[in-house]
Amino acid sequence: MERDQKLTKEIITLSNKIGIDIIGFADPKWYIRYKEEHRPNNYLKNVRTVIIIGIHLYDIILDAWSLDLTIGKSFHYLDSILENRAHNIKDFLLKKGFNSKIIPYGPGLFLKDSAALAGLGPIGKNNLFISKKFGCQVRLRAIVTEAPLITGVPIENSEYCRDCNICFSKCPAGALTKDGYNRQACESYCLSNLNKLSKYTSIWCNICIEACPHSKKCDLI
Ligand code: B12
Repeated sequence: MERDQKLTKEIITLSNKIGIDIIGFADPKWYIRYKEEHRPNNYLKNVRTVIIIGIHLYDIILDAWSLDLTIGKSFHYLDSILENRAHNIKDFLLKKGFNSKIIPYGPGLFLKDSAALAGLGPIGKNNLFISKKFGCQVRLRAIVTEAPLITGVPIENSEYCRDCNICFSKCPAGALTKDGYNRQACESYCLSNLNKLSKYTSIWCNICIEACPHSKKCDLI
């Protein structure tokens, strides 16, 4: 089946209308590098496209995690908004005759890798996806669909970082170095330095996002 340019344009138009700030499309064939549980066909048998959506994290309050005692689970404010927008896309595609599935947060697909695979931007030295318009100040979500949409070209290297190493010196956990990202150092620093807003709500460390000069350009948008 050929990829459908008209439908791709319609989805982009819809996404603009409903307040999605970035959208891209990745070919499921690129996910062969991951384990089964992180591949699109693990979620939808006849998957043709991975749709990756992002919303600008324009205010830190959107990055708050809150514990819902009624269900014993925590949720993230911007992720809830993203999930809602993802349902709009899913419904639209269903009316066009294509099944889709909104990917759960975990194990799920790797979101920043998906954004790079969709050609939306690179992954920087800070180990985050860097979008052209909003830098790293975006949260992401993925939808898999049977719709054959026009896919982007994967971006392997960051044109933004070059000789810049600001994130290395700013990371309070020392988790970012020229040798790569130290997940354990990052996670243990984040957990022991949660910014508690209330008994139930906290914000995680965001310094690698805020320190990135490319994100800084977007502060006033
Ligand atoms: C587990 C997790 C964590 C863990 C571990 C992080 C980790 N990277 O291992 C902890 C709790 C520590 C954490 C911390 C943070 N997280 Co986090 N986290 C995730 C989660 C659920 C999975 C990440 C993962 O395992 N990725 C896969 C592995 C393979 O990637 P990796 O090893 O980190 O990076 C490799 C690849 O990216 C690859 N690579 C490099 N270039 C390219 C290019 C291409 C084309 C490809 C395919 C691959 C590739 O090389 C990297 C090094 O090996 C994602 C959501 C999701 N479902 O994806 C959010 C996610 C990555 N986190 C996010 C954020 C914002 C954060 C924090 C800033 C905290 C916060 N305020 O929320 C910090 C930042 C840490 C950092 N600088 O990386 C955002 C990132 C948004 C963005 N702009 O990129 C995500 C996407 C959540 C979201 N909904 O948007 N996180």
